[in-house]
Amino acid sequence: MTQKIVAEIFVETLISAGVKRIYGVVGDSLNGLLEEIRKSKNIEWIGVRHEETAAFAAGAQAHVTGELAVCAGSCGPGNMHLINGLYDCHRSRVPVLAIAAQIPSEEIGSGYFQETRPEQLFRDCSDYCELISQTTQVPRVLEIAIQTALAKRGVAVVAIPGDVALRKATYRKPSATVKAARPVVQPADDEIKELATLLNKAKNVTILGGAGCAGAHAELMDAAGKLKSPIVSALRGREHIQYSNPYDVGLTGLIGFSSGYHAIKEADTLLMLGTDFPYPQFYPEDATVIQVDHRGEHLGRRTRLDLGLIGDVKATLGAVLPLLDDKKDDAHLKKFVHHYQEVRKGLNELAVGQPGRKPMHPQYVAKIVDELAADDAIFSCDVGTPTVWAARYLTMNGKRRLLGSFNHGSMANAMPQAIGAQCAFPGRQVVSFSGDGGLTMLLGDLLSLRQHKLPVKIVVFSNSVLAFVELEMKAAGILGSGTELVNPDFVALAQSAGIFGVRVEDPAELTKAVIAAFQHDGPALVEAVVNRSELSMPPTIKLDQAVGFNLWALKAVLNGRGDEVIDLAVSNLIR
Ligand SMILES: Cc1cc2nc3c(=O)[nH]c(=O)nc-3n(C[C@H](O)[C@H](O)[C@H](O)COP(=O)(O)OP(=O)(O)OC[C@H]3O[C@@H](n4cnc5c(N)ncnc54)[C@H](O)[C@@H]3O)c2cc1C
Ligand SMILES: Cc1ncc(C[n+]2csc(CCOP(=O)(O)OP(=O)(O)O)c2C)c(N)n1
Repeated sequence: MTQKIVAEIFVETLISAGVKRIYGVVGDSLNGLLEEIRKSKNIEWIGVRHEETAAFAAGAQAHVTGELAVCAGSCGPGNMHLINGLYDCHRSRVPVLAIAAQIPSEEIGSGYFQETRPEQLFRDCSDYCELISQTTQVPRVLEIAIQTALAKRGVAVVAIPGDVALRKATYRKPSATVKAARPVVQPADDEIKELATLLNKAKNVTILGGAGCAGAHAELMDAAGKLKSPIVSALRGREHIQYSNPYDVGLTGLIGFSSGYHAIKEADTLLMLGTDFPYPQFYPEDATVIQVDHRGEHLGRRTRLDLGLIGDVKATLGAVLPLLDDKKDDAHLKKFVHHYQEVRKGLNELAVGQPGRKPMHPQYVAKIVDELAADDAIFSCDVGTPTVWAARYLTMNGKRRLLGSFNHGSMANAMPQAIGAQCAFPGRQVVSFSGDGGLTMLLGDLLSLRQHKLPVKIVVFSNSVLAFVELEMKAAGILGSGTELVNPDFVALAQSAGIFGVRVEDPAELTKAVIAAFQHDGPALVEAVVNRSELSMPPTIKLDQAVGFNLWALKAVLNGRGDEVIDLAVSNLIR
């Protein structure tokens, strides 16, 4: 029987599963695999400066391609650095395989140098997590890991000691792995009838759509058209829902719009489609609630349901559409579409830049980037206020994509995600909305842009503060500390890393700077110096958030007059 080195079988199995690149940082326990990767020439090693970047990049690649992506870390600290990024991948339900190298097998259990237990450490952020301790487990365990990541759309982790990777094993051809197939799940006929009955009976239906609406745009429009229902998007659903959509009334939630908020609160029936929108206070109190999700375990986990259906959004809507009455009364729809137009007008009024007025409004930066970015640009946004500006000002058109750490909520995601998106689509424009806190948290990987010739465009919202947290503190009525940032000269930093850099303070200079960055043939960074206290306030304020604000301020917040509120809040607190 043919014998091969385990690492060779491992790499052959990855190639047969369609893996094109692996993001990671090398280390001696990974050396055997690296050598086989080098010899194979079919897999590219994307060396990064921090393993967390590797995991975020793999997750972004998986998100924009829908296919398996891979990251790797050496034993102990090397693979522990993957964990936060893997949590993000797992919560976003993207297929990612993590290779966690392990210390020499004979040392396991002795408290050896760099010893950890990856098969335990990664349990919570994966659907499959196993140690390969014998050569005979390869390629089977690796294949199970790949199949699990693809079938369950999540993270799978394979831990392998460096010495096992270098041993000889009996060779067998890789099995035909599960490809990124999407079996269609449709509820039973009687469930579809029940759904139709509830919807036909309802007077004011509002749809809350999420990421599960991907690929179901036509059915969604048809359903909203028949039901005369406004469509509220959850943030991860934006890219799939908000284009060519006359029913769009924006987002709800803490960074959402009052139109989205009230469209849900005033509905007599809420139809949740492919969404796991997490915030309970934004659900209606006593409406009929229906949820469609292809993961049965997600039904009813955010709000009480009157009907829960396990099904794909596209298939479920396709089946129910012929049974739906064409509602005549469109007052509910019209009311919130109009409301949304008013909200948008208000938001656009905040996104202005008067020449000479410094610091700039971050909204203006977001709007200009939106206007100048490519039709099929891929955006990523850092957790913090960049998420707010992306949610409010980046126009989705069916071709653009929007990535963030939306479910896990980790800082420092945007630039690493841009790396993964750019590797997957070298020809597309990739733009990272980075916070100054977020960018500097994984700053080392700025160097990876040049090293791997990735023409990522980074827009830094430079406000010298952890603004989102400062805002949270103010909303909670506490004075706040620990949020100040002493920033470097980001342009000098970029230039020293071989990256085109331009700093903008005056709104008059912004358009020119963004065009220069976008036209530059390579990575580019725009440092936009923005106002730190722009308020991105919720459409409604809970009492515990309102401490420190007076009633006038609350009213002003609800009217979207953010600037006034922050001024008032500050003077209240100082007094
Ligand atoms: C700073 C910050 C602030 C935020 N503020 C807001 C906010 O104000 N408003 C807001 O909306 N979000 C906000 N978010 C994001 C929020 O935390 C959630 O990530 C988001 O609301 C979830 O969007 P979703 O429901 O579309 O995606 P997910 O949570 O990923 O849910 C998608 C659901 O669809 C299901 N599904 C997938 N495919 C299918 C299919 N084909 N058929 C059927 N079901 C399917 C999945 O099983 C899942 O249950 C914020 C995030 C951050 C970081
Ligand atoms: C890893 C991690 N640490 C801390 C937080 C808490 N947090 C959320 S947003 C934020 C501030 C982000 O600051 P920055 O990137 O500068 O963006 P800004 O809000 O200032 O625009 C912090 C500290 C987090 N979400 N993730």
